[in-house]
Amino acid sequence: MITIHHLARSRSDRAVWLMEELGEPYELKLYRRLESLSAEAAYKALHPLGSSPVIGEGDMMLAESGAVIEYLATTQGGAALAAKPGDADYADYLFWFHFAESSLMPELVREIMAEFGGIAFDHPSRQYARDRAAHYLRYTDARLARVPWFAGDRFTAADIMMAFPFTTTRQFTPVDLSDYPHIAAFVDKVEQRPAFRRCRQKTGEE
Ligand SMILES: N[C@@H](CCC(=O)N[C@@H](CS)C(=O)NCC(=O)O)C(=O)O
Repeated sequence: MITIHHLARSRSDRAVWLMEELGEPYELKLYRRLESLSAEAAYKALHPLGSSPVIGEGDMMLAESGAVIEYLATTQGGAALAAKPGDADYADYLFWFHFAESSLMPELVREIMAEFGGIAFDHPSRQYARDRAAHYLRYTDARLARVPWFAGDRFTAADIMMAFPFTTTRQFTPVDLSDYPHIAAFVDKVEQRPAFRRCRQKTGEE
């Protein structure tokens, strides 16, 4: 059975949400963040990376969001929320699945860390990150103006990857969505999903 090691208010909520969507059994272990936002020592000890998410199955321990969600999406629930080579939505699925952590999250995290580190709001490095984030957000909003879900017509693990920057991340940095109405509608839609709500109940983060 899969064990999900969930660090409070962190990327591992994607793994819990995915397993709830698939209706697959899993064991959930909860861990705290320190005041510094760092994971508690027990979490750091799970995997050499020391960051969330981490899942386990037998002797295997896996970290890194993309790897964790791809592992679960392809091995659990008959891969119902994954796309595969040959599927019409495969390229879009791959793009948005990876865009979430490879391009979008680094810009948002840069802003969180700059604020945390007391770098002036108008410092050129912060402006650069904000401009890039705005460019990514416009592109994301335009995608959702055309299709209901990131891969196209159906809800997939790409939506689970792409929701995190607008759900949990916004508890740390205010991303104003008033200029991005389609992203805002997407967030409302995913927050209504019964599996998303069960995830929040189980992690105690309603
Ligand atoms: N690129 C990594 C980033 C992992 C990451 O920074 N996770 C954060 C939580 S969302 C974390 O573990 N923070 C606590 C710490 O580093 O101690 C991934 O997507 O897995």
